[in-house]
Amino acid sequence: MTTFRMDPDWLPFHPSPSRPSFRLPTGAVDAHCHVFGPGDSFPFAPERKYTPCDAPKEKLWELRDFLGFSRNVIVQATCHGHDNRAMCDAIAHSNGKARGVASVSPAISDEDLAELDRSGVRGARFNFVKRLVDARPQHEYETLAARLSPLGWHVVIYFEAADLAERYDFFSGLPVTIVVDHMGRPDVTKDPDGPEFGLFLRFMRENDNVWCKATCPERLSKSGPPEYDDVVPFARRVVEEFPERVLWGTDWPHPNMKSHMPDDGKLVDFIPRIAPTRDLQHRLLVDNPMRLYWPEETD
Ligand code: 0GY
Repeated sequence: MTTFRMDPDWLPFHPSPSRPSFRLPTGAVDAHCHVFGPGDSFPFAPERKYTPCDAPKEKLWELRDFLGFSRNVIVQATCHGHDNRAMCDAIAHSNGKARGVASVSPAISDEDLAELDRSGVRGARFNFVKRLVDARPQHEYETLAARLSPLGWHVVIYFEAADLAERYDFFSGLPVTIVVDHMGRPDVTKDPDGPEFGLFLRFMRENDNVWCKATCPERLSKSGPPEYDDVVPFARRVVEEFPERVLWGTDWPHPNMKSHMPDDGKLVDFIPRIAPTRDLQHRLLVDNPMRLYWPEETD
């Protein structure tokens, strides 16, 4: 057994989130969250860039029920590298209420991919954020994406806004559904009608296989909690322009939040500000994630 000590500057998840005022629609999916360890059972990867607190599946189910979500999509966090066991264990103990997005090595065998699929994984995450992972050659991602396509998986991409121009053609050429984490991390001090976010909107307009998560006001905001006012115009823009290609999630347990730890109840209260109608809320929280992660339960 290895005992891990979380990084000294690490903030653990909120111990007692407030009850949201916003009532989630029935069947809402938290489509971006993680589990960490526990490290004693599911050791963190040697190549990780941070050592988090434990954030086990039981705590995630507690939060799901408290906030009023019905299901979770658990996204493999970089602290577990390509070892997806903590995520798969959570899915296996979710009574069918969780599915996953894995991180896989380009060298993964077809058998191991099929096993992840049987475990409830429906996508792979390609992470291009330099502080989180070491870069790999582009062709490895292209080859891997082509292998995921027959499984019906999608690819989740995570990158910083400043890197989109350089990778625009590569991302546009990926032969699968793409889901962009956190709207491509816009600099929200810039104009939502300016060139930086304009490039991201163009990316979504030109590629109708591209979805995005209107997530992480706590990560993007400079104006701060609990309102995160500066993120609203960006998130509302994508929800209104691409209502059939947006997802939402808490991002619990909020890795690498150094400035503050968000209150998850307040994050739920952010939803009606970016999705102001019941129709937009239902698509964002129910229809879209169900189509992507539980297609067998949708028409
Ligand atoms: C997020 C964001 C971050 C971390 C990770 O897998 C991860 O380690 O995704 C981040 O540090 O911005 O989506 O959880």
